[in-house]
Amino acid sequence: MTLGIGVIGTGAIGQDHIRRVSRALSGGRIVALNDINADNARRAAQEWAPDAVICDTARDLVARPDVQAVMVTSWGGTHAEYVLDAIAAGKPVFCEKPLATNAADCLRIMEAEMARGRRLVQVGFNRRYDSGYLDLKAILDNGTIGDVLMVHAMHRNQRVGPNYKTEMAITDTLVHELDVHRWLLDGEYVSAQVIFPRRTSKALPHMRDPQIALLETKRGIRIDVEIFVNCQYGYDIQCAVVGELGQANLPDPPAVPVKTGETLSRHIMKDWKYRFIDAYDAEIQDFIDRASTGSPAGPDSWAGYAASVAADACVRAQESGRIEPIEMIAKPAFYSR
Ligand code: NAI
Ligand code: ISE
Repeated sequence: MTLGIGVIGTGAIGQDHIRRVSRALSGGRIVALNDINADNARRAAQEWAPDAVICDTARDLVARPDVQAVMVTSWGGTHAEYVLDAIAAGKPVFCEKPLATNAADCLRIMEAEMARGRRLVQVGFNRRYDSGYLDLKAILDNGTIGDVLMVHAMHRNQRVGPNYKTEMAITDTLVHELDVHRWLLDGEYVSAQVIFPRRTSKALPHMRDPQIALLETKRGIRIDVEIFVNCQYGYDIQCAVVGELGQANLPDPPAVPVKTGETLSRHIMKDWKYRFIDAYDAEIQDFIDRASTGSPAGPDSWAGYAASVAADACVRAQESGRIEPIEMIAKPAFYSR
């Protein structure tokens, strides 16, 4: 069976996922597109999915009988509404991160999904499909470095545009880290603090950049994450986990070391699109495979909720300058199955 997929939001990552479904993966076909900027949808169709219908509204797209699964790749603040529409229609939905820009909306999504009685949502926490992170998790799980004490992480983007606000360093960027560290360590957070080092002159005037988030888990593990979204030189994701017996690092993506003119150099990637290309392929293929035969199995609404609760605390911490508590509801049995 080929899964008919409708995509809401045909910007950077929407187009990239449309391309991978149409050209790189198997079992899925893009049948419908929607974007508040209809030109974007038309361009995406022209390039990657010429047979796809352009829908006037996202609701029309979700209601189409040939749309068997939905992908939400619009701006973060619009995700909750569209995910709820897909759940109401009983259709599996892949939602790019964040699941919602606040925990209250994630709760509404979980309640709607539980009321339908089956898992329908997969959140785009692509790092859980990245071979480097999977290898790192295997090392932590098999005890090679002993009990974990600390994590030092770094999330750098080359630059961000005028629509990117200081708060998005948390809701749009740190949210990857908030998910991946609780997954890596298999533990929940209890508090967060955000501090601002000296501001880079390379950021647009409305933005405070860089920032450092300091997280603590229930077991007392301390995680520091530098978020620097105008670092200029490229896309750079680092993670070093320190245990009682040693340290394990996230590997850099392979790049040929080049020696010329008494210099040794290696290319650094420009952005997320190439850095995590294999992980995006794997997560979307997983969504297609599972949605075709039943329910998605990748990162669930609970993961989306947990990351959003922590993100809410970090946003509060940005404003207060204090250590803010992170408190989650008890995990519903539905998400422990
Ligand atoms: P973008 O700005 O390039 O594209 C967003 C598209 O959504 C635009 O075409 C815009 O017109 C459309 N849109 C906005 N509001 C809409 C609405 N109400 N209904 C329909 N369409 C609407 O943004 P980008 O970079 O593609 O990001 C989209 C989402 O994907 C964000 O949530 C972002 O956090 C996530 N993302 C995830 C990445 C990852 O590594 N997993 C990488 C990049 C983005
Ligand atoms: C973007 O939305 C992503 O998800 C990228 O992976 C991240 O590096 C970037 O900071 C976000 O804006």
